[in-house]
This record gives sequence, C-alpha cells and structure tokens, in this order.
Amino acid sequence: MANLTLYELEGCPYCAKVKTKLSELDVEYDSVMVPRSHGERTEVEEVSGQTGVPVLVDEEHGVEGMPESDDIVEYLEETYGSAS
Ligand SMILES: N[C@@H](CCC(=O)N[C@@H](CS)C(=O)NCC(=O)O)C(=O)O
Repeated sequence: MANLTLYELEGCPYCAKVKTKLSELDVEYDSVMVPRSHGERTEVEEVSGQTGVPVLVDEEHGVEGMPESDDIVEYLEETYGSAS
C-alpha cells in the first residue's frame, strides 16, 4: 500500500492535473474514487471537511486531507520534487 491517497472522480480535469504531477514525480499513491453524488461523498468530507475533489492525504508528512488541485500540485513539487 502506498503512503499517499488521492480522492478523485473519473473524468475530473483537476484530478487529472494532480495525477499527471504524481506520475511526473514518480510518486506512488492509492486512488479512492468518490461517488458522483455529493451527498454520498462522506469519506472525502470526513478527511477534508468538504466534498470537492481532488483531495490528497499524505499522513507521513502530516497532510490529512488537502483540497484544491493547485495547492496539491505545489505541495507535491515542494515535497517530492528534485529541489526538495
Ligand atoms: N478549484 C478546485 C476545483 C475542483 C472541482 O471543481 N472538482 C469537481 C470535480 S471535477 C468537484 O468535485 N466539484 C464539486 C465541488 O467543488 O464541491 C480545484 O482546483 O481542485
């Protein structure tokens, strides 16, 4: 099991952006597909306090539920990029 978990939705362009960055950086992660219905997105709401995706969990680095694709991409570059 990978250390990172990405909550995502099929066909979500913001999720695709994060996945591209994870691949670029060669970072392994587990994927959790959230239901299309917002009312059923209880798990992602529990970890991040909202129902939007993508959401990243990286417990090893104290990230318990980070929303916003731009923030996630920036975090991944800072944490797993070659400059880190
Ligand atoms: N600004 C957000 C937008 C994400 C977004 O709109 N995600 C869609 C799926 S593609 C979603 O979950 N929308 C529901 C919501 O925002 O509550 C980001 O860049 O992460």
